[in-house]
Amino acid sequence: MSPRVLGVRAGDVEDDDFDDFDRASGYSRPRTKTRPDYAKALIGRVLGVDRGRFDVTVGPSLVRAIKARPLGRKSVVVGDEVRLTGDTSGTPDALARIVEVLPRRTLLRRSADDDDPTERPLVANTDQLLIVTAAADPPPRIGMIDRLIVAASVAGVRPVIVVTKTDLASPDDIAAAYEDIGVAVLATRQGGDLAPLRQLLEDHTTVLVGHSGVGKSTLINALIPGAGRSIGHVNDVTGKGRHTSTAAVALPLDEQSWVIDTPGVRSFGLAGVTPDQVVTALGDVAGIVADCPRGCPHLDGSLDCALDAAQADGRLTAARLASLRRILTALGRTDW
Ligand SMILES: Nc1nc2c(ncn2[C@@H]2O[C@H](COP(=O)(O)OP(=O)(O)OP(=O)(O)O)[C@@H](O)[C@H]2O)c(=O)[nH]1
Ligand SMILES: [Mg+2]
Ligand SMILES: [Zn+2]
Repeated sequence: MSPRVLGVRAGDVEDDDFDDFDRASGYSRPRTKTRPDYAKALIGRVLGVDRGRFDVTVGPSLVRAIKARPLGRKSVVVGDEVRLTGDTSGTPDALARIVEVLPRRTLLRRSADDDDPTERPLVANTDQLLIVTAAADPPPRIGMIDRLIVAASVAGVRPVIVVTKTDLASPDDIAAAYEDIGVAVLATRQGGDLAPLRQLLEDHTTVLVGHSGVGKSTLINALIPGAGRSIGHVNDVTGKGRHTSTAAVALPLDEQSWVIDTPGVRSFGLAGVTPDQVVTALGDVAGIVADCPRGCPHLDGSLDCALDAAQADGRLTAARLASLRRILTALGRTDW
């Protein structure tokens, strides 16, 4: 499959118009005087990053680029839409410069741990986060799933759980736990029917995140013939993957859909995320906790926490409450 045509002339894109970045490149609009300095710069999307070099799609071509000095320490991540100057010919030796990162619709980020204020942006402009967990080998870790749900919610990205390796163990426990909090759970296995997953990915930009060895790259290879993502083995003794994938890469699933493979994560810090953000992100409980005392942490035993009342009068199931509190508790934990 040939990569989808993404590039448009910068002059075709207005500030509130970034959703249209993938409009056909022939489109043009009358020029005005309020054009930014880089009006002639091309716009492309970052598909990969490798040691300070960025692979950017511009129209039908793939352009190699570096960050221009004025960007300073501003991060450029996979999924970013960027303006390019310099040699954008895409020939083997050509090197373009990224002069601007367009406003991001979403940004998924993590910190090294919960009390490290340094945030690391992971991917930009995705609208779905596939939380990939294996039913076994490596075993599912609820703490990671919870954290990824929170991170997705805070980023404004829809979280979906995919349980891989269901040939090795049942996905039922995970499904039961998370369907209660309104997160969709899909089960897969190598050689199984990929239609439900494909349907979920259609018309979206989806990033796959999870521990090393859970089968993220295996899924992408199955979805995209020719993707050629390397696959690693899970160590029999430690039960851990080998961190086979070392950088995030965006790949086209079809004309309207992208999937982003990422390296396995060992941890996912949520520094800066507040219990209130979690509660707000989880939608319907937001109305309930409006009745809590100021500063209520909404945990087990929190005095007059309105979540307890909501469970008592049937507005919230016990399972749902337990799940929510597990997430809130996870915010203060780094030992999983
Ligand atoms: N039994 C079984 N093994 C699987 C399945 N999916 C993937 N595997 C195996 O799991 C191992 C790890 O798969 P990868 O796709 O490399 O995992 P990953 O999540 O990309 O790992 P990193 O790139 O290290 O983050 C490989 O040996 C796969 O063959 C499955 O459904 N069932
Ligand atoms: Mg991988
Ligand atoms: Zn409360």
